[in-house]
Amino acid sequence: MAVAAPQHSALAEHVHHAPKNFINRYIFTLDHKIIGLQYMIVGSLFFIISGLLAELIRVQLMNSDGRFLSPEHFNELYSVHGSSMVWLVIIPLATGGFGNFVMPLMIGARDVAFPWLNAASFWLFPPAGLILFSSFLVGAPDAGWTEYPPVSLQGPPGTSMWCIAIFLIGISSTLTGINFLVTMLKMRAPGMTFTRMPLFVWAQLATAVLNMVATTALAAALLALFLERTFGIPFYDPSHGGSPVMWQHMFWFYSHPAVYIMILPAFGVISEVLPTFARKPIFGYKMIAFSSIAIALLGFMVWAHHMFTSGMTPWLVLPFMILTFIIAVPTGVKIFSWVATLWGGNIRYSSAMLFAIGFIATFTFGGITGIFLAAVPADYQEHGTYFVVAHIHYVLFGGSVLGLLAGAYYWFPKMSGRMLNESWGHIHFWVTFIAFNVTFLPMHWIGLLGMPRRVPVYDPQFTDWNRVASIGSFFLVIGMAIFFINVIWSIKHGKKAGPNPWGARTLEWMTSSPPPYYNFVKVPGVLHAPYEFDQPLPYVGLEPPETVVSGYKAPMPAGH
Ligand code: HEM
Ligand SMILES: [Cu+2]
Repeated sequence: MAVAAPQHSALAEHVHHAPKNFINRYIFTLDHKIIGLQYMIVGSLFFIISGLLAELIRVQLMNSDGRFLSPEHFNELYSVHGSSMVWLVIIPLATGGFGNFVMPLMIGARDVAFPWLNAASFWLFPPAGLILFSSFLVGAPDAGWTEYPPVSLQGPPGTSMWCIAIFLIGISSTLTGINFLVTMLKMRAPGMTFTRMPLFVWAQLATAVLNMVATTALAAALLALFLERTFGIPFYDPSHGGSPVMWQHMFWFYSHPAVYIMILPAFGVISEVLPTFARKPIFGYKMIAFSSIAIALLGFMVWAHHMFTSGMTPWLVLPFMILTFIIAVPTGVKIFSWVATLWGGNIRYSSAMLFAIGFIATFTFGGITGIFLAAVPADYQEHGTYFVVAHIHYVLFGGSVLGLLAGAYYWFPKMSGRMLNESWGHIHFWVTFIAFNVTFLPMHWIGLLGMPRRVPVYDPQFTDWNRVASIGSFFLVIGMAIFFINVIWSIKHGKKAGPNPWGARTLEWMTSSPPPYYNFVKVPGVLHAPYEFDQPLPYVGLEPPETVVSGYKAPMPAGH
């Protein structure tokens, strides 16, 4: 293969000194790594709150006659739980958290293109959470995370706070999308052509496009809902000439792409973890990379599969059904490539690898129930039942959350300079994996048998399986508690990691752990894609990582 001589660009060589005082270094920082960690800390706090809301839901559903919470409170709980898991946890963690920390390192950049904008995106995030959670004080939103009008028009005052909170998150992720896109297009290390980019970067690229394009539709829909609730301008209320179905179109024109905003970064994590722990080149690099782009484009053409029962024109359901089936193809391509990567590999069952393999199993299951839901006649039965709840949790928890956990085990050494405890990591995996299936598998059949979603009371025939699900969910809390204790303990007491504890080959491992403020002493040149484990490392001009001073406040090396 012809190798382009890597050229050093002036942009990549521009180096800043780390700020001196604590506030500028750790609070109002412009360093993409610290901003990434800030997202992770705040996102984890919101994860704990949203998880506890879910546990309250499960306590209520232990009994069919619902005595624990009032129906009003129950509605508020599942609405805020769903909204916060999507917008305050998975999206910010997948892009703002992991994207920020890892992507610039992976492409050999010293930071993102617009560091100041990056900080601004982050600082929209904590207020959004505070606004959403404090809506409980005035009556939280109660029409589900989808907030369909006309119900949401009549909802409690907190519904308007929901509009504001989600709008802020929308601005934040749009700005992050633009920032990341420019970074990936303009700031790659010399020689890093598109087809030499790590697959996590490809995933962030597709996600950035989605964030940038799709979120505007949500913003418009939210603004209209807010205006109608506050000033009575009739966008959605049919009794004043508005159209509630218009909300559904705008909402899903964003929210279907948003499911890929939530899953593509996890796909990217899996594509890094598998080759590293199977010691094999990733199978079908180009297929995995391009299928992310195919998913991002096709993701804009399937939104109405959420609206088959909304009374839309009957001939229209057919193209949406067929396009939804088609979008499963690039997803299947990835699953095939991952399994083929494992095939014959020299597999090391680290915690990260266990979560990655668990991801493939549960995510595939969730993808298959998605195909059921995309089949119109079946969806007429399943829509609005627990079957949908089962599907979204297989893809969002079994997919996005397990994927991000794989990433957490994989990159924790890079972020902290120390290893997570692997024995507790294994326990965390098995508790989570089993408890996850105990919680969500039964929802498939209670849904098919006709239990509606979003109800505080239900037919007593479903009691047993609901109790099984609730008990499973309590164990999920135990699993996550193990994880967070492990993280806090390991930051101080974990084994020292060194630059590259897993023997991985992407660029973030070619500098110290944690990397210095400026990431790389010299920006390396890139000769190949990173996954050929039997070849020498594909970089030129690297400072040996052991010699790079580690730590976020490391001073500049001599000569700069
Ligand atoms: C093979 C891929 C997939 C297909 C064919 C598919 C199909 C569907 C369909 C047809 C529905 C509508 C069900 C209904 O309301 O009656 C649905 C719901 C949903 N899907 Fe998927 N899906 C797929 C993958 C995913 C992924 C990857 C995610 C997220 C990571 C996801 C998240 C959701 C969510 C959150 C809902 C529920 C929306 C609500 O609350 O009403 N899906 N899916
Ligand atoms: Cu969808």
